[in-house]
Amino acid sequence: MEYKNIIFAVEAGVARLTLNRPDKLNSFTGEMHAELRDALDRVQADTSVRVLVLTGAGRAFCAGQDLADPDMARTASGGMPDIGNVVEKNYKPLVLRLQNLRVPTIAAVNGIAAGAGASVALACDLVIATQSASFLQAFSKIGLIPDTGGTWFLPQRVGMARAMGLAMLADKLPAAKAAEWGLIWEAVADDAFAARINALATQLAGMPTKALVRTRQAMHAAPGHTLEQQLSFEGGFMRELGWSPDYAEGVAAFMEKRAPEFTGE
Ligand code: T3D
Repeated sequence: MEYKNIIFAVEAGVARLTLNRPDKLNSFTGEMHAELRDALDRVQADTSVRVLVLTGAGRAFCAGQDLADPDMARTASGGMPDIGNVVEKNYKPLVLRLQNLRVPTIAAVNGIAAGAGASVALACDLVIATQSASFLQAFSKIGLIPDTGGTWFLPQRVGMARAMGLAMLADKLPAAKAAEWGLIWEAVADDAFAARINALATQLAGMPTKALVRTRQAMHAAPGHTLEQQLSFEGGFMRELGWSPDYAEGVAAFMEKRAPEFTGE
């Protein structure tokens, strides 16, 4: 598939996916969603990939849904938009692809992340933003709710009081405060951002991939489990990982007092 709205490249185990409609602050269109599905399926199929970096071109990360997109999914009965279709067709598959990806994910938030753009960042495992970036739950300004997993990710990351304030008042949350509140992992000086993202991607690409992904799955499963269920759930993953080559390598490297060489297996 030829990409017109994203840039996708794989190098040294790092897949970089750049939302590339800078004039429209990288807002999502139906066409962009189709390209994202294709690129994420390539990441899933390419065993050389050990980490995904998702970022935006230009001054924004992503301004959410392109409100002017004439995508067929948005038109429906009686001339009224059927936004539920857009969620089912585009946003739900995007979040599920990110959550089910077989490699860890980094949202490199280079500028404002608004609406579904903010939710997609939060669907990644680590969110790193420039100091000048901000997060905006833009939905209430246009009569919608935080979708794309927003109502799931926000309270889990910052608690109900802050999630409710962010969602209802739709004030911009600067990156530094987002880090202070635990919405994101780190806010980085703008001029140090590219180097920080590269270092982090290289670090994750050299780690035991399966353990990182099972960590994501266990963390997200926990709210739906009792403690007893979660202990068993963890036990299942521990059993599986205990049979993995990367576990054998990690223990061998520790015993031999050397750096491990993980393969992601
Ligand atoms: O189908 C559905 O609707 C369902 C899906 C819903 C999920 C959602 O994401 S709902 C939320 C949608 N997003 C928004 O409501 C955010 C709208 N954008 C803004 O509020 C502002 O653009 C920002 C706060 C993000 C940035 O403000 P600023 O002043 O830095 O930039 P700007 O001048 O507003 O935008 C620059 C250009 O990008 C401008 O185009 P122009 O006039 O230069 O040709 C603007 O129209 C365009 N743009 C920004 N966001 C969007 C957009 N165009 C279409 N859709 C956008 N979301």
